[in-house]
Amino acid sequence: LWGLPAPKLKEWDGKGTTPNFPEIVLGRCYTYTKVLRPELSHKDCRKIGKAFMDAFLSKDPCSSTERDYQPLLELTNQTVPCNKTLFWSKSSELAHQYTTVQQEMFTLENTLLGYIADGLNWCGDADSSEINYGSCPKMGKQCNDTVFVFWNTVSQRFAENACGVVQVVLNGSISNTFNKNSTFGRVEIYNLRPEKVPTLQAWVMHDIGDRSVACSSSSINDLKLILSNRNIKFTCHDNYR
Ligand code: C8R
Repeated sequence: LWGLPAPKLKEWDGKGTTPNFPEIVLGRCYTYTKVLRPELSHKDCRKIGKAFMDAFLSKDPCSSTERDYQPLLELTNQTVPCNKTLFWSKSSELAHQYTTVQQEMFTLENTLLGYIADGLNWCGDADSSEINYGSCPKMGKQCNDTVFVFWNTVSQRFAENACGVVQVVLNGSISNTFNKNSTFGRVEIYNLRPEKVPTLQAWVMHDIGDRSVACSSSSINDLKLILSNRNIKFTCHDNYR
C-alpha cells in the first residue's frame, strides 16, 4: 500500500543475485534453444524463465527444497545420447574446453538448464517477492541454500538419465582427486543407474610438469570401491594426451 515502507530484505554473508538475472536466464534460454540446439526450439523460454523465478521468489533461501525446482526441471527435460555424458570435478575449465572441441559430448552445462544457470547466483526472500540483489547465503556454507539445492537437484537428474559408458575428468594435481564431498562424489556417482551404465571411465589430468600418477592414489581407490559396490566397472587413465 502507498505509504507503507517496503520490507527490508534479509542480509547474508555471500554475494547477491547476479545483476539482470531474469534477463540473462531468458537470453541464455533463447540462445540455447534457437541458436545452439534448434532441435529444442519448441521449448517455451518465457515459461522456463517464470518457473525459475517461481522456484525461489518469496521463499527463505535457506529452506529451499528439490520440490521447488520440479516445474523447472520438467520444462527443461532433454535427452543426452548414450555414451556421451561427461562429468567433472575441480576441472571445469578443461572439461568444457574438451566439449567445445568434441561437440557430441555433454557436460551438464552443455544441456539447457546447466547452460542457463552456469556461473549465476540467485536468491529471494521469505518476506518479500523481490529478487535479493544485495546478498545471498554463501553457497553450501551458511545453510543448504537455494543455489546449492539447485545444483544437487540438476546434477542428480543428469546422472540418473545417463546411459552407456560415462566419463569423468578429474584433477590429478590436487590431493583429493576424488572428493567424496563434491557434487560428483556426493550426488552423481550414487545416482548412476547400474542397469544402464556399465562403466565409468576416469580421465585424471595433471598440471603441465606434474608427473604424478593419480590413478593409483588412495582417493581414486575410494571411487573404485564405491563403484564396485554399485556394480559399475571402473577404468582410469592418467594424463591422456
Ligand atoms: N555440476 C555441479 N556444480 C556446478 C555445475 C555442474 O555442472 N556447474 C556449475 N557452474 N557448478 P566443483 P563438483 C558450480 O567443486 O562439486 C555437476 C556450483 O556452484 O569443481 O564435483 C556436473 O555435472 C558447484 O558448487 O565440482 C559435474 O560433474 C561448483 O560449480 C559435477 O556436478 C562445483 O565445482 C561438478 O561438481
